[in-house]
Amino acid sequence: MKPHGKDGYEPRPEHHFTFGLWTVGNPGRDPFGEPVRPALAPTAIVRKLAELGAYGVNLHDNDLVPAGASAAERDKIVREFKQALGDTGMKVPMATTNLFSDPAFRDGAFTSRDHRVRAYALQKTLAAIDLGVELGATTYVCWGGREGVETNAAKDPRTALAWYREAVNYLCEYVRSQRYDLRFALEAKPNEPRGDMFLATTGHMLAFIYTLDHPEMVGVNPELAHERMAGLDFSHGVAQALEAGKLFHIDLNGQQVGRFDQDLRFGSDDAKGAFFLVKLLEDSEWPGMRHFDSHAYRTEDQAGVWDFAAGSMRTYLILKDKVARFNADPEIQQLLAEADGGKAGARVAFNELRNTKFDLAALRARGYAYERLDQLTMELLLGVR
Ligand code: GLT
Ligand code: MN
Ligand code: MN
Repeated sequence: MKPHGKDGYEPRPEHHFTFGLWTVGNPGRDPFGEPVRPALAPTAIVRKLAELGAYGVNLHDNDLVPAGASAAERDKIVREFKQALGDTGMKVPMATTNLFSDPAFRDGAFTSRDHRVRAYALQKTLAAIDLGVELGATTYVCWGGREGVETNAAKDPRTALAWYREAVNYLCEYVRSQRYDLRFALEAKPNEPRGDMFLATTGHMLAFIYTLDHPEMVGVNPELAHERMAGLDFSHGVAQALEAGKLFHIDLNGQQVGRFDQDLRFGSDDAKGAFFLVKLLEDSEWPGMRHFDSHAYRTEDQAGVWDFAAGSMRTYLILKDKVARFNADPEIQQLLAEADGGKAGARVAFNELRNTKFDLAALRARGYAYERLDQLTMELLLGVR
């Protein structure tokens, strides 16, 4: 990608763009091939992302502190990491636990059939919460990477949900007992790495939250790719979360329907879907982090990874500009107003509604001009409007 001139799409910290250490640090391993890029030091990631205009980085416990590190090693790593944060002004707004890599979690973490694994998963999460809070995180993501089954012979899903609930309740209780300023964001995924995962979509998660002891502490972290894997319209799930005041975090990326978990660069595969998502976030003035949970193509070297990171933020800002144009476009706004059929009145009384005469012939015959509306939207997106 050629160096970006000053064209108004330069990311700055106030845009609240964040990346996971595991995203730009992804070495390009896949189920069929070895890593193609060397591991990057977390401090190097922080410095480079700061240079590119990001607000912060997010992490799993083991993205920063390798599993099995001694207490002294942990402290040294954390000290150096904090130094890099201090030097650059970068923040850690979100933290999470790796509850999927360790073979111990092969049957799940909070929903493993083995109660000892469930207890170990909680122990690991408490330590990871402490680490996140120490680094300044106020959002804690729970992605149940191994919470699922290949065969329903393994467990009654109702029992698994009860274990899941018990775990989240326990974590909420811990945060309260420590008086941490921390909220949980549950992240759904329909499948991969498990055959089927529990609480498969953002909608499932939302319903689950209201069964918890402290629903006010728990929201969702919808991921674009995860809803797309299920063939769903991502912006609808996000809208439901926004309306419920439950959009605590968001994972932006790209994904083609019906494929493996691709985690593509935001906006790279479905610019129109990305546009309507940005429209939703910007129109609602959602104040949260624009987190990119994606990684560069396996074809890339290190330079390609930074092109990927810069491109993710740049695409968001371009789409944000397109949203402003859409909202200010007189022809588009006129079409929308006409589709309303004039101004709606206040809510009518039952009797008034009972006695209202509708011109059904007209209502049956009318068109909505959505072809024209969509064409104008496309022309705007394609840059000729
Ligand atoms: C993993 C997963 C993501 C989750 C991350 C947080 S880890 O990369 O694919 O969707 O958000 O646990
Ligand atoms: Mn994610
Ligand atoms: Mn993903």
